[in-house]
Amino acid sequence: MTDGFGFDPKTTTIESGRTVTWTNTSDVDHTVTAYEDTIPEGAAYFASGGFESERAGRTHLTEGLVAPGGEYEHTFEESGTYEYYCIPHESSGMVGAVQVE
Ligand SMILES: [Cu+2]
Repeated sequence: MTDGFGFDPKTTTIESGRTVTWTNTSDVDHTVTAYEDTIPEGAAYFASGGFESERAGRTHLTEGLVAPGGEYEHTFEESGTYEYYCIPHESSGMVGAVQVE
């Protein structure tokens, strides 16, 4: 690892219909960006900034950044595993997953 960034917990399990809130407790900006091709069939795409596709999130990176102290939340309806990452720090291993039961 080149830095100490990461999602904590890296993986979490929730019941469908629950909302997950990510809080940026670091001192730099991050994103919460779903891997579009790994989310469950029929599930809504999610990304900080409210983007409807991963491509849009990457294209408009600055609009999707969550500042230090900021929050992003998403409600998960469909069961399955949702993998996501932070665009600026993906290469440093800043990835996570939400398992919805
Ligand atoms: Cu990050």
